[in-house]
Amino acid sequence: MATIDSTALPVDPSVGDLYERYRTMFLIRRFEEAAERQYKAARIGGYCHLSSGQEAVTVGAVAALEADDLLVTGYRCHGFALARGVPADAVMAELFGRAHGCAHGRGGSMHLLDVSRGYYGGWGIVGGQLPIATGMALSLVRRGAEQAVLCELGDGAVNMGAWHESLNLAAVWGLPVVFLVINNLYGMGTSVARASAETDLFKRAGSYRMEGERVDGDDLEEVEAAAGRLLAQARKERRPAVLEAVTYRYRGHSVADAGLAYRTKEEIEERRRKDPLVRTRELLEARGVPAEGLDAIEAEVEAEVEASVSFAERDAPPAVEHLAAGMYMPGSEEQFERMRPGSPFGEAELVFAGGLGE
Ligand SMILES: Cc1ncc(C[n+]2csc(CCOP(=O)(O)OP(=O)(O)O)c2C)c(N)n1
Ligand SMILES: [Mg+2]
Repeated sequence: MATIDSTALPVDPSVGDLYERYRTMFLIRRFEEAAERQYKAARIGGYCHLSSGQEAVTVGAVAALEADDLLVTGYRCHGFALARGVPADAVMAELFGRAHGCAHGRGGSMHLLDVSRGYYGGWGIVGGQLPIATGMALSLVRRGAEQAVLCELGDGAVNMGAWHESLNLAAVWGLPVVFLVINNLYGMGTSVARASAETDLFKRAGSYRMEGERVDGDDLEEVEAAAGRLLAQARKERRPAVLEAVTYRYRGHSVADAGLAYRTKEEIEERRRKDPLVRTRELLEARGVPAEGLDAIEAEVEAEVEASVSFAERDAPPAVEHLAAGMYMPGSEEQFERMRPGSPFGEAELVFAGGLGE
């Protein structure tokens, strides 16, 4: 596989960070396009939620994290894993359910994970990540660590009980957590306006006497600046916050949804005109980065994505005996024996007594 040495590209060092961010945004877009093709070819099982259109908020927010901060997200998480530095090979292998996937092939698209990079998942239950992130922030306080947790959620999670409970505890206990609400205007097919009485979602923070802020989620630099400021306050002053980033997902809710039943083609086209990738590329060009340099980095990324698909295809599935590894406490075997029909403990008779046969 040919790759291009990006270090040889003529890049002004003052735009180096932006250049790196753009590379990651482009990687996410191309990676997810490849994932969709593989899903449609039935090489990826389960669900597959793409984030095309949301790359600026994903990359901007992750760029604001320190190396030892912790990240927790919902299920639309391919971009978050890639932005946090999980190699494309490991993410694609996870989608394929292979042994060298970042969750050892046991998680799949919604449950990406890389604890070595402070990425604690990838959670499939809407709002399920909120108490987990809040508890992680409490553990940081207990250990006296100057670190913060960034917890991503969608607009569809802000009416869950777990949201209110988590925000309340974060405020009462002064926990170092920033709740990043990605408002992409829809939760599956339900618009924010139909689901939320207060559609300015950042204002919910006020109910908990917490700072709340809204940014243009398609403006990479605006997201990074706001996330950086709120995360620094969380780390140093233990002030939790809500950051709402307004953006748009171009594709359907999942690969199985065409995404047209609840919104018009015109709306999608209108939003695509503000594509964060185009905006960021234009920003780089305006700051003197030559178009050829950007074309070269795009070619390099495309090769990386292609290589990740080959890697996932070649990788083996996890061994069957390892499928439940990490899910249960050591010593749980006895409990499994008890759950099996015909078990040595005789519970099968208890479970089925008075059941089907009578
Ligand atoms: C507790 C729970 N209820 C329902 C679902 C089904 N479900 C999956 S995604 C989703 C919508 C979430 O929308 P949002 O939070 O806006 O995230 P987005 O899909 O826009 O990223 C729903 C209802 C679920 N996974 N968990
Ligand atoms: Mg949404």
